[in-house]
Amino acid sequence: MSETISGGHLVAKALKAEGVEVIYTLCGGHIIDIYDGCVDEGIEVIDVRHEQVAAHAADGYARITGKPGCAVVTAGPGTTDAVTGVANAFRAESPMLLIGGQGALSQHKMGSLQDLPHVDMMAPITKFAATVPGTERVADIVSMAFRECYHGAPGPSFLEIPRDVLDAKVPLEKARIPEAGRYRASTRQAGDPEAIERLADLLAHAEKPAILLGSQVWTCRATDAATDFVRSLNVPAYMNGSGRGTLAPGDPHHFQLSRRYAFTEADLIIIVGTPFDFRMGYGKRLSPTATVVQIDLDYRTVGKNRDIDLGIVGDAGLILSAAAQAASGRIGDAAAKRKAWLEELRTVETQAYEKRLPRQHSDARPIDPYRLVHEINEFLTEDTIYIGDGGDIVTFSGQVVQPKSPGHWMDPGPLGTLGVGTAFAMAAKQARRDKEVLCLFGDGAFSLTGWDFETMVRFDLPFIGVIGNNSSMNQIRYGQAAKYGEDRARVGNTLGDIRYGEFAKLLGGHGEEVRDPSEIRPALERARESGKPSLINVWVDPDVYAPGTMNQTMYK
Ligand SMILES: Cc1ncc(C[n+]2csc(CCOP(=O)(O)OP(=O)(O)O)c2C)c(N)n1
Ligand SMILES: [Mg+2]
Repeated sequence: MSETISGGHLVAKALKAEGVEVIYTLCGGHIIDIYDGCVDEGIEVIDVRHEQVAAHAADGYARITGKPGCAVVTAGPGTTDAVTGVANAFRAESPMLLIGGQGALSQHKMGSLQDLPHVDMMAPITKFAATVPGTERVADIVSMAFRECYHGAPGPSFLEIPRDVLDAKVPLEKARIPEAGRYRASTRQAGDPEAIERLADLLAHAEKPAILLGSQVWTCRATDAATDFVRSLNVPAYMNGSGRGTLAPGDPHHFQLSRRYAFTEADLIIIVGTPFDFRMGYGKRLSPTATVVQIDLDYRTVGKNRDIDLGIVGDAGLILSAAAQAASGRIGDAAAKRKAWLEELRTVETQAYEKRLPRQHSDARPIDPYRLVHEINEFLTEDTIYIGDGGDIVTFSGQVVQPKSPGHWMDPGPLGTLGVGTAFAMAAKQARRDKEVLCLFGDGAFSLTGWDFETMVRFDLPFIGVIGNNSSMNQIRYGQAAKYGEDRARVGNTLGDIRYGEFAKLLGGHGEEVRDPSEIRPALERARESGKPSLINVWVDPDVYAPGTMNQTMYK
């Protein structure tokens, strides 16, 4: 008799071939054969408390490791719960595979338990969504889904596996099992050489260039190329999303607070790996006379919402290296001549920094959010991965907190999803046990997915959780106050005064309440020392708002 293998075991083999070391899941009868396969393949199974968290964790795992993440959820509500996580990964260009259960093919459309049209639901928010039609194709289609994750800018794939397909056993020799490293190619594109020549010319002649290093700089692991580029050509660099930390704070080419000034005054603006979306004012805030170059993995992003002078589709690292090399022979003393431009920006930068400093040092009670984010920034080490999950409080942190290393900044991305924090912290610590993980939550954001703090206790995944607690959904409250007046501002945005430090202790972690600014640093240190998942609940002033919140265009 020939050896047989089941669908769940074929899933595990395909995950192993892709290098996936962990799946995030919440159990269901439809998917248990995958767990059994993971036991054989040595893939860790992390079971969470909500499927949204499983999907966000797969997204986070992908961002940290550069490998695709994987979440496995049951049919019906398991899959619908995971939709938000997949959608977030889709907008954030994060490669992950969601596997959902499905009723048996033999009961297709008969009204089986948890039956839904998952593939139709997932199609608009994935790069690939399909049903696995037969057991012998399981590993083959999993590898196909991974291949699709890397087409253009990366993103999520979805597969539903009907229960009878998953549970059935087929002769081993009948199953196609793609071998590690042999079923997909690198999709890195070097960029049109003619366009790179043009970019080199622009760089050789620009007097006031500026570059924005977006999330794809991290996705492409282009830190070294970007660093060489800005140093050799003497170009001031701004960073956003996962691109933050490409240069360390204090680096002479690292700028942050003078971005608007730079983009108004520059004669050459190079946008790398970030779309002209709401975060960029849809491209309208760039000087109308500047030459604008856009580099992106996705051809659909280049030139979208705003005309550009030069677009290059491809890998940020390959393109920046090639452009720097091509420019080096023709730049003459142009790079050195940019000294005054960098000094001009540094002056603007320093002025903006000094203007805010009194708030960052404020001793006020209730605590000024600026003081909290300042203390966090001072506390971060080169090995601390920083995660922001919240509204107004995270908007404060965006101005002040500067990651000290590349790949050490995580935010949801352009979907703006509240509730990513616990999942990202879990995945970051799981993938990089050698790193410290610190997550700043809004109290509203934490309460969406906070039960998964327990998962982190259960799997011994220590992290430092900080809650900026204003007992409100403050970012929304601001908009209501501005639009309808203070007396009508308290509708649908007021939360209880929850002592989240106690919540952490209840679930087996370390917890503290902080009401005095001088207590923030010692509490952070005790959380670090505790070696446990922790929540430092910091009571911040509910009646101050971040400038970023007050400037949000949706309220204007
Ligand atoms: C899943 C989700 N639901 C709702 C929103 C809309 N939203 C944006 S900011 C915000 C308030 C968040 O409150 P909190 O996390 O406490 O931060 P705060 O603004 O109070 O600092 C809300 C509800 C969202 N972005 N994501
Ligand atoms: Mg809040």
